[in-house]
Amino acid sequence: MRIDILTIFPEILEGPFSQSIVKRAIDHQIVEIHLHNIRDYSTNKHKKVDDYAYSVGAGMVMTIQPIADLIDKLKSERSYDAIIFTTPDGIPYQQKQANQLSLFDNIIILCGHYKGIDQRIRDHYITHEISIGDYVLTGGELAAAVITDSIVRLIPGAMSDETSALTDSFQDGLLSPPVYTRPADYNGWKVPEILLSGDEKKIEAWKHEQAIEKTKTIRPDLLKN
Ligand code: 6GU
Repeated sequence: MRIDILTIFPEILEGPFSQSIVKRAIDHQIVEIHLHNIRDYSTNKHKKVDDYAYSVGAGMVMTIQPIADLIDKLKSERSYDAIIFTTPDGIPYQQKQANQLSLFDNIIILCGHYKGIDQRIRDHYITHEISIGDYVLTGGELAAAVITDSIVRLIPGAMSDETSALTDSFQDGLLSPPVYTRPADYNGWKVPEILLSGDEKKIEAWKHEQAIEKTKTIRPDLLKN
């Protein structure tokens, strides 16, 4: 899979992809992540990428030209399955969408900024508008990192069997049950007896029951579906 990320702050995105599972997936050539600085494509002599909105007090808006030229260049090199725009007024991101995106070969993620981008970019290029939650970030870079991370870990080979994405919270519509490791007794804080029993069937039933209890308490909305 190839992910092209278009941003005016590429440095923000270097950290999240240089560690752990995403780094491993890049090293193993399971995914290619290309960061593009939108500013490099500005034909303006000061490399400007924004301008005043056509309405009073609406602040600065990202201009069409550098973004359009960059997307046109990428599209001339390969075909893209999705062109995503990260924006707080997008569709709320969920695991189901991560699953779908992880099946694609080539995607672009355009990071939003300031008060937004010229609507014509959204109208003519963007296929998916995504928000990662009901709060406002200073820019779309962190959202792009979240989306990329959630996709990459689902690509076959990105994770070992032990950390398989199939057992994640949300994949079965339930939150994960609590987990424990040694020691069985830490200064009197004990691991639940059943986990020490060795009875796999009973342990599975306990885990399922715990998952339901936890979901009921924290995310009752998940149980309605
Ligand atoms: Cl995708 N962008 C920004 N700027 N804020 C957000 C967001 C995205 N998702 C939630 N808040």
